[in-house]
Formats: sequence, structure tokens, C-alpha cells
Amino acid sequence: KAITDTVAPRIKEEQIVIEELGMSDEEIKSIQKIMIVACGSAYHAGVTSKYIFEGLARIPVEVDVASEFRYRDPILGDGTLVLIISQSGETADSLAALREAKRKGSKVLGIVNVVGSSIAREADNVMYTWAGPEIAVATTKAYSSQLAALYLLAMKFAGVRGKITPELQREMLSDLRKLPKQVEVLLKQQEKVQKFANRYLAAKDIFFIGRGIDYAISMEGSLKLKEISYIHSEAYAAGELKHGTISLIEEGTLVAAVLTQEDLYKKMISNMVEVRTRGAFVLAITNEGNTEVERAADYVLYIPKTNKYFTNSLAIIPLQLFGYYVSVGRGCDVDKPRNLAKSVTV
Ligand code: F1P
Repeated sequence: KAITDTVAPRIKEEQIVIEELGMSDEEIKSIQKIMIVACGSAYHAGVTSKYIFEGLARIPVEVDVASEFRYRDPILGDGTLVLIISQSGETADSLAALREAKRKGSKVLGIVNVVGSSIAREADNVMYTWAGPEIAVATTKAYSSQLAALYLLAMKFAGVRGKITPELQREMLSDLRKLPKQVEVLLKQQEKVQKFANRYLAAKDIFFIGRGIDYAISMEGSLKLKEISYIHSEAYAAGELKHGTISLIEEGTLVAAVLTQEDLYKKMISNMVEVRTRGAFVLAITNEGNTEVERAADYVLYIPKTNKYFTNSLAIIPLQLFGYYVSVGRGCDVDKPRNLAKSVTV
């Protein structure tokens, strides 16, 4: 529902219409750089969109966590569009980044869930993610709607800048509209994921690996698990494994490998083999039809086919379910994890 509510009002007669963007086509064409700043899950949505803005719209992108942004004295100006992504719209570091960007003369677009929040009020323009109220501390549906808003924005920019054909745009819009139904199908895997999760209630460390967008998905999967189950977990760019992480793998360590990008299957499979030969138990999250993966995985969860840029919206569901059931199985308070606040305002 969150995805539909974000997407549906912004598609008119097969065109993407983002009225609140407040930018003419000429302004969109003159963007030289996009700077994305956010915290937590919103940051991971931003990292995902980096691949889409660059791959599809061919606009250079930087992404930074808001808590670090000010320390680099960021180089901004009127050619840079700054995106501040925040569910609550009240996160102190994101708000500080917004003010710095405005001070330095950049246009700021807020991607915000809570209507009338500080970030929504202070941004030059706001694109609301109509996810509805978030009850649990760890964000899930707002994350899905942030991704949907970013897909629309990247496609819009790609269209205006002539980087996407009308046929491809139509095809992508059709894939975008299918996501909510596909998420429903994935949610039906609850029991299967719960059974699997129950094996890891006493795990010491759990690792997530991926390349490209799959690395961004891994980061969010790892965050969900650790914030609600208190099990140590890290996400690694799979190519970085050999530079240290591999020494942490022990007999039975769970490694969740995300492979949704077809051109990266081979490289990912070789990383899976590397950790498996060192004793890891490998869970693969991949596209339906990728049976090749079965030779390198101990357990596979499949996601339905979608556009290569939209896979995060689907692959994150089994990972969220996994974190949820590990947390439930360990008797944790899933909705109110210890030490975490819904919005970090100081
Ligand atoms: C950012 C965030 C959330 C996380 C937790 C703490 O908040 O890191 O992603 O789930 O609630 O805050 P926001 O800026 O998106 O409101």
C-alpha cells in the first residue's frame, strides 16, 4: 500500500508527473550533481538510488550519512541538487545538513514521510512518501516508499535528460506498478523464513554480501537484523571479502548473499564459494530462474522478476522477515528495540 500510495498519484497518462518538484525541464537538465544525505535506513535508500541516478539518468551522485556531512565542508553550489531523505523529517543531523546545503546555495528537495515536519518545512520542495504513520521504531514501509519515490525521481530525470526511451519508461512503469502484488507474494513466505530464522537464534555474527545495488540491499538487511535482534551483523561489498572479512568466517557462520543483478551472478557465486569453503552456511537471495546459484548456496530464497533497478523493493522483504523472526524467536521487543529512538532529534 505504501508503494502504491507513493507511486499512483504521480503517474498521469503513462507520464511521471511530480508537481511538487518545482523544477522546470531546463532546471532538471542543468543538474550537475546530486548530493544525497540521510541517516539509517533512509541513507540505505539513498545508496540504492545512487546506482539508478547514475545508471539510468547519468547524473553524478554522492551519498553521505548526515552525521558526517558537515565535517567535510561539502562542496555545494547551484549546480548541485541536494536530496534529504527522512521518514520522520525531524532527524537532527539531516536537518543540519539541509541548512548547510541551503546556506551554500544548493536547491534542497526533501523526501519525507511526516507531513509538516521540520525537514518538510525547511526544504525548498518536498516529495512526500505516503507511507502512513510508522509505529515500529525500525522502519520498513517508509523505506519501501522512499525507494519508490527515488525510482520515480530517477526515471523522471532520465526522461527529461533524454536518457531513457519512451518504450523503456513504459516498461519500467509497468514493473513499478507490479511491485505491491509481488511484495504480497513474498510476504506469504513467512513460515518458510521463520523456520530458517529459528536456526539462528543463538548466532554470534551474521554477514550480508552483495555487489552494486545488492550491496545496498545487504546494508539494509544487516541493519534490520542487528537493530531488532541485537545479533552482531555486518554488510560487506562482496569484492572486499578478501581484504579482511573472510578471516571472520567460522564453521557454520551464516552469510546471506544477495544476487539480483544478472551481470554480477558469476562474481557473486565465486564469493559464495570462497566463504563456503571456509565453513560458512550460505543463504542466497536471488531472482526466480537463477538456478545456477544452487550449486554455491545451502539455502535459496527467490524473488519475482522485476526491472534490475527495482530489485531492492523485493529482496528486502525476506531479509526484513528474517530479522523479524530472529528477533521474535529471541524474545526481543520487535517494535521497540532497546536504546533506539524513532527519531533522533539531538
Ligand atoms: C533515520 C533512522 C531510521 C531508523 C531509526 C532511527 O530516521 O536512522 O532509519 O529506523 O528509527 O532513525 P529518519 O530520518 O528516516 O526519520
